Amino acid sequence: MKTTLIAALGLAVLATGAARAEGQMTHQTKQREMSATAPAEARFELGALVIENPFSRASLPNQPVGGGFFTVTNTGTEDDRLIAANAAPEMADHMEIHEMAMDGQVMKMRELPKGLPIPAGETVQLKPGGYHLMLMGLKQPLVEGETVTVTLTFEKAGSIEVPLAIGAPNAKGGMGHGSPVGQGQMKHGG
Ligand SMILES: [Cu+2]
Repeated sequence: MKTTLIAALGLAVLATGAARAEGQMTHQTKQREMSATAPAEARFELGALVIENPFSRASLPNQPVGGGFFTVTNTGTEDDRLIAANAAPEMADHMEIHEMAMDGQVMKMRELPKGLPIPAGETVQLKPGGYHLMLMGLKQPLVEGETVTVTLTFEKAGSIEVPLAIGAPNAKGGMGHGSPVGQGQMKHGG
């Protein structure tokens, strides 16, 4: 009697374990499938770096540039630096790493010639109105709901390809390239 009970329990435990494993696998597969369309789920690891929620914004007609944004956390003990970003040649002429800052009353953006420092133990956000990637010389429109793949290169961690999920022209709000202020007053330095 006891043996039967223990055996039954054992089976139940085994069954639960199997169900859990299956559940996890389904969940992981779903996450991978969804990463292109659900920026909230997107997470990429590269050495000590964790890159989350890479996204872009749909371009307006004849818009010559496009933005790229993500959050990067340096979980390591060594400072790193984002030194380059690249897109396919059919997508854009080239890419730059930009910062935005007020110059008097005018919001200007300029290229960071030495790249963007990612200090050890810190999280750096690239977001509309702040640091961002810029696709220069867009060769095709950025379409909401699609993705554009970019290669990010870090000084220490190396390179990784990430898909930027393309949101609405004003995705994530803030003062961005698509805002009226941006259209009128933002100027590229250098
Ligand atoms: Cu810019």
